[in-house]
Amino acid sequence: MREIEELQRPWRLWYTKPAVKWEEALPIGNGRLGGMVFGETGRERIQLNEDTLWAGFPRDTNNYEALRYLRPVRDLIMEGKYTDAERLINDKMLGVNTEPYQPLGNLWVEHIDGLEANRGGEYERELDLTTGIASTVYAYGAGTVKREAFVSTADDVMVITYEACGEALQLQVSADSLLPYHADAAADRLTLIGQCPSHVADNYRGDHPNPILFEKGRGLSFELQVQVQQEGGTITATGEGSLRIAGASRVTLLVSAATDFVRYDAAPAGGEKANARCTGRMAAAIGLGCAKLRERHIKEHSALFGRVTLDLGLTAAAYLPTDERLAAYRGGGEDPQLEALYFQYGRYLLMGSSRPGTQPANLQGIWNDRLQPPWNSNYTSNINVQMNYWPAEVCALGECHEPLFDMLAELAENGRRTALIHYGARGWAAHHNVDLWRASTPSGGDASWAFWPLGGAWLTRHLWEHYSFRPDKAFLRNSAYPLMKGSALFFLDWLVIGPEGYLVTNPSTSPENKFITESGEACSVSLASTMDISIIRELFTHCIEACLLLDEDHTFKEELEAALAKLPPYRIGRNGQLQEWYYDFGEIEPGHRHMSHLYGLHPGEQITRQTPELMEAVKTTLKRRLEHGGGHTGWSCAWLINQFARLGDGESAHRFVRMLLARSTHPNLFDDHPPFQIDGNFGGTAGIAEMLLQSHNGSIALLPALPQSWQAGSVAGLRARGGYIVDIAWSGGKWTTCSITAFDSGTCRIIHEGALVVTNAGGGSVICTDGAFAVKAGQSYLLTPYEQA
Ligand code: FUC
Repeated sequence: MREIEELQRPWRLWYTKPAVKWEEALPIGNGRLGGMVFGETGRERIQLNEDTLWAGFPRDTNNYEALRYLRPVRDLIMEGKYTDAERLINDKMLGVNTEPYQPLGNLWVEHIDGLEANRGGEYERELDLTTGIASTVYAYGAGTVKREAFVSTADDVMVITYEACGEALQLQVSADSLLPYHADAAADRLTLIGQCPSHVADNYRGDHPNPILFEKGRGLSFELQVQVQQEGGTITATGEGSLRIAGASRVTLLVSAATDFVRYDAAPAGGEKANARCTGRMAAAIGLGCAKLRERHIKEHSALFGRVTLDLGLTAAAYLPTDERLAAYRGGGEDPQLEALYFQYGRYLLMGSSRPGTQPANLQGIWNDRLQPPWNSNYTSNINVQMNYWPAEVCALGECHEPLFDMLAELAENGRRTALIHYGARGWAAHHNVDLWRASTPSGGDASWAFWPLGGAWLTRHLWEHYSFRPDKAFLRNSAYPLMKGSALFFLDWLVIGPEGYLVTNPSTSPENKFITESGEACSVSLASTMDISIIRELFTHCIEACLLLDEDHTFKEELEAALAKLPPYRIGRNGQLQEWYYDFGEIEPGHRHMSHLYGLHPGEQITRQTPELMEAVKTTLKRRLEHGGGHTGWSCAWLINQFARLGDGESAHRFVRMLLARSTHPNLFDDHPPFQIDGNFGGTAGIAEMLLQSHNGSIALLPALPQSWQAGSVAGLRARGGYIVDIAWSGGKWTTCSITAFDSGTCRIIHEGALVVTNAGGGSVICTDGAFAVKAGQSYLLTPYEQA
């Protein structure tokens, strides 16, 4: 029976016991409101988040002294006095730390009738990715209880239902928070009002005297409302901020939450605003009723989730609960379907943490239970927030990319001042740590990561990607290009003449690696790191293409072309590796987790089959990094999947899929950096897509990195640059049929050895020898390899 169910419902995580640890609980969310469902039988906990609930308030984080030191730092670097330059940057050119994302609280629902739960071990909890519903079923007294929880995007509320069979429900509902709060219950509604800190200090060592501050009138306010609806029985408020339900056969809890956040640069609106938002959503939800809410949620959720299907073959392990299945995989078992589940889970998590109008997915998506989450649960932009969005386009969730673009537009506003105040430059720049308040300045800390004025520039590639996957000139003209241009303007000013007459960045770091100076010291600061130049080259190239497409800014385009011609080329070092810095320095940590200098291979498109020498250098670089322990964090491992996919090395890519799942994955399939950090999930999903379909450099490659263990299978609904939907079926390691649907008319190019048969919707077919064929907007084409009779 179980086998049959798994065959029919492959996209679920399920368990035979409740979550004990937070990393075992199951995430639900609509990009704004998030919940971690524990599935406890006696006293259920749903840990809650709201995506604007952050510490802090709008403030000017610019360091007005920084510019004074730019010239001396540049001179020191030109003289080869790198450690002196680094010291000066650390002392004078950095800024203040960002603020952390905060947890909202917990909703508790307790059985208070003393009946024995979970009798005889009858228990199951699951998360169905296709519906976005987490459910728990367990024996209770002489009967059973079935619970469901989901967060609706359509109606912006969380809905929790309890359905009893055999026993009546006696429940107590309460809520609490780690933040200062007041809970009140009256009639059938529970309300919790709370306060966010005005400041939380980075306190990883735990020795800060006053790590959390609540300055009057500064932090955000928040409100949580829980409305109880029941069939049968009674409901009473306890007077201690909780509600008691007795004798009901069915109970629904509608959960609404909000803060008084207005904008990154505006003061909080005041508690009434949080209340009005909460109350408005709640009233609308009550008006709809539970059945309608559920129906509307499933319809909306499945429309997005169902766009992509993936079949990598079924394995015997499919009938095991997810945690046991993961353990079996860890023990060496093959389980391609678990890999497919991980792929779909990444899509689910992006849908749950980033939707139009919400905040972007942070280091933990939207799921966080700590006041001092690791790295503040920020948007860190030297790999992490970018990786969060790698699957967005190819996995057909382009709209989930939008919150990142909204953030970029705001970051550019702040970043304009930072460019001017810190560097005397035009345009805009943003550094490594970004929070709700859109801090564009360097944070405090160490230059190796804090001094990174390329965070914004790397993020602009996401705008270009969005355009490439779904070409829309209005988006390019109105949203993407102005931000790309602002970033490019900054770099026209930031680049200076360096050795050999090249235009270089100075100072420059290669996140977050350090090199060995001549005197044997570790240092992060020098000039023109390979990553800096790769990002700038790419940004200028994209801007030039945009100018041509939009037919505007011709003089600016010429300026960019002139600068582009003066950027230093890639260099191959003494070990045959792609050089990470301008000079061939030795690395302090040859197995460093960041693969920054390989940006041109992935996510960039500068190192391809057309540059075979550089491809070789990349392979040597990866070999060295791995020999010294590289890929040891979740995201680092996920990046390797993508890089090996780009190298067309399916076996190595798959080795890191295995490692990501076996070594860096929690029981709820959350990525384990360690600790939990969601980028690895997203990077893993993108990497699996990259193994099946690539579309950079103007042509589509089918199954470019298919490993032995995925011999037969199919994928449908992936997106390719140029504006295509691609379905591929394969067996014996080779694709057999492929369907391509074009959004626009044009020429589609497929990389394929040998001829293709291209059949159009009308059934007419042509033999195509160079892989290029004309397409019409909205039409589908069936491709098959041409076998000569
Ligand atoms: C970068 C990485 C760390 C971590 C942090 C959030 O600094 O080097 O591994 O992912 O971001």
